[in-house]
Amino acid sequence: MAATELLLYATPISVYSCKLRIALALKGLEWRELPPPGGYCSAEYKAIVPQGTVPALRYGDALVVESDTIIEYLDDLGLGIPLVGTDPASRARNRALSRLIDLRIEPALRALFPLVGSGAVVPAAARDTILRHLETLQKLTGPGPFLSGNTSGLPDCGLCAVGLVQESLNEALQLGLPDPHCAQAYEALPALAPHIQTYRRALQDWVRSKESPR
Ligand SMILES: N[C@@H](CCC(=O)N[C@@H](CS)C(=O)NCC(=O)O)C(=O)O
Repeated sequence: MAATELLLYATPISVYSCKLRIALALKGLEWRELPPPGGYCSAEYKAIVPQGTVPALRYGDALVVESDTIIEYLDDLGLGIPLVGTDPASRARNRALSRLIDLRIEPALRALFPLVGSGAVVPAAARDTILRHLETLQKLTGPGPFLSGNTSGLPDCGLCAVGLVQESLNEALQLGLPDPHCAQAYEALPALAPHIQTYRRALQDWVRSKESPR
């Protein structure tokens, strides 16, 4: 990394923080990571990042929030391997896929978080919603092995992270949802493997903390 370092505010359990780590690793960049001082949403953190959300990235004087915006910003700077796409059509496609994951699939999975450890039955409608969005994603994607095609790109960052959330909810709530396609392709990338393992462990710890609260 050049003289100016990339500083990532992130937490171990945040899915969008995982997405950013995946993006930085795919780009082949190095970064330093800090937890949000005082926790996300704290007054202390909001003095640095007014939105109070993670991830946030500092690069020199610039502070950027929103995972897709951060990835596009790094592409715009020419830092690391580009992820958004090389031509207008692939850029538009990758952005649309990324929004489907962030705005549809991830919230539908997140809605099930309160059920973990509660003993409650997952409503069929909630499971069907997730399944419908996954089917839409499948219809919109080509032969792969990645969402972006032969090489991984913007939407793969989100799907890799969200796929791990799905995997852990599948286990905790016996959802019986199919693994997101591309999951094996992500695991096979040496740059991603340690981040996948670390996030998987963080999710397992979180599930355990809900199942047997102290
Ligand atoms: N759309 C944002 C979502 C970021 C987000 O919601 N992060 C969560 C943690 S996974 C957070 O900071 N939540 C605190 C809040 O929303 O106030 C992105 O893509 O970065």
